[in-house]
Amino acid sequence: MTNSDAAAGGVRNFDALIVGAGFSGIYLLHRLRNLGFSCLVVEAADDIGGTWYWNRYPGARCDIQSMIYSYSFSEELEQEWEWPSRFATQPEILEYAEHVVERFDLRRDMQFNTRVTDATFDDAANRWAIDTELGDRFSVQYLVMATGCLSTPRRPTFKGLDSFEGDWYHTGYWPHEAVDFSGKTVGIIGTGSSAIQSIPVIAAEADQLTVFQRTPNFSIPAWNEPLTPEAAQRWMDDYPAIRQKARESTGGDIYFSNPRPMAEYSEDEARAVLEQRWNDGAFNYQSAFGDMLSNPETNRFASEYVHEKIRQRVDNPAVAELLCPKQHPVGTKRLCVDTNYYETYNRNNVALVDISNDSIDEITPKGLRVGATEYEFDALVFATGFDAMTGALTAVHMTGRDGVVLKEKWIDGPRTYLGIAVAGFPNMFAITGPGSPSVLSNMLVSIEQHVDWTVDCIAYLRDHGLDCIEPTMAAEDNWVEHVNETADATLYPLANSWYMGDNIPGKLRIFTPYVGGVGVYRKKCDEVAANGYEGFALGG
Ligand code: NA7
Repeated sequence: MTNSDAAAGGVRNFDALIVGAGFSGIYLLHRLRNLGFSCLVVEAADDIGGTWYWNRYPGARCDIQSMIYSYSFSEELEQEWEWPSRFATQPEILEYAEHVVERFDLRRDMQFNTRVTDATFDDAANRWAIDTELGDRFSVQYLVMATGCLSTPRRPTFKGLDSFEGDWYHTGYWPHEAVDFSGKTVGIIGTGSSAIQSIPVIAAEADQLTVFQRTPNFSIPAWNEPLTPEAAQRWMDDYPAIRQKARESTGGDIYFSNPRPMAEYSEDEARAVLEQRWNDGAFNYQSAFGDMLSNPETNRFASEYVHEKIRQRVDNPAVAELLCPKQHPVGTKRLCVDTNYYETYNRNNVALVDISNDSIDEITPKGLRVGATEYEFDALVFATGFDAMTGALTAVHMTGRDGVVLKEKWIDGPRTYLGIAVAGFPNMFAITGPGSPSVLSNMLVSIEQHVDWTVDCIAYLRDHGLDCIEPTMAAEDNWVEHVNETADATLYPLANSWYMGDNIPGKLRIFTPYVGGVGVYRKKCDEVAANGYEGFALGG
């Protein structure tokens, strides 16, 4: 059926509708189709890739090592694919996703340029009725939201934006055509991960770059380098053990998570541990000590160690001081991983403007104004982040049992059972949803675990002649309490972060992901399934 048939009122039936053609949607389709379920992936963009389709900003790169930021479900795939460097660039990751889609012939069950607007559960039929922006209508038994955690960019709402005479961009929906900043004066707003990756690249191209920083962030060097065939081979030879280690770990990675608290080390030893972690780079730093994210003293020591590194790297002491994050413990806002970020401030075409005590009052035709100072730019880059974790789920007007709307149910914060299912919303699964490890982990590990669990669950229902599954309210309440208690035992709530929903005006302050670790979480999910889907009501 074509879109015009659909507009004429036709309804298409599937066992499952998968919303999103990122890494979750791709793997879901592969698994569900192999088990004989009829399914369709619908995707708002005009091609696959999800987060990696949209985030094309200069310098966009994964901060998890490519050899492990990849699917593990196919041995042939993981043995054949060649990653050119330790940390893959956005185009390389997209190329990999395209290869997977072609290799497993998935494109024929994908429909692009299709944004789901409404989803309504029909109690009598135990099915979801789905509507899209262009008028498609679907009736499906299972609705799987593979909509991503960082997929709803915060559109800039600055006063006067429409009056700006130059070009402006948001890192989260960067244009497909090349953007050339050469000869231009550019202003960038934000110093999160996206900005920290793009600033060195834009600075190398633009005439002049001015960075507007509200809160400095901790960034650890990536020490990115080409992946030699010998190094890649060592990974491949050991893949089964490496993947297993990642699945059982805290963060879905293979870094050594040191269980020992800092107090067990002398000061010199502790510095040596941090130096080693700094030299290994990336997220290694976060797991230097067992109490890094729970003991303020340990965290302060590790934070000040990063300050020292910043002061060594940045020539101008006043600029270095502004770049030292002192407002939050290291690791409590997502750690950034960079290539030459701090060194970029030593260039004579880069300026840092501290707006921690001011705000951008308005965008003007020629640039922007902070208090009485006006800055002129040819182009503006907004690296202002996302409505993380819940944004893409609540963007769909989703109505469950008894007319309850998801966005309204979550008015006091997201409530899920295991981060995957919601009471009152039967037969709906959220891949890496709020209340699961998701953004605190290597997403590929969490995605594979959630997809496998969901698909196994759907197959279980079919094999047992059941057609409906829904968490009980009690199971959901207990899980939410557990997620909150676990977070409250850490330093995470001390930071104003998108983990806490702080970046979205009006969003309730609550720690959204599950901090218990992917290994612990996987065991819990497996137990639930082994006990006949404990905490769920099954029907049919
Ligand atoms: P982030 O990490 O949310 O960073 C957004 C940045 O934009 C951050 O520095 C914000 O400052 C800043 N911001 C947001 N609104 C404003 C206004 N109004 N004025 C000035 N500055 C502002 O988003 P990213 O895209 O960098 O990274 C998101 C994740 O994607 C990342 O963690 C990786 O997992 C991949 P603030 O800190 O709020 O003071």
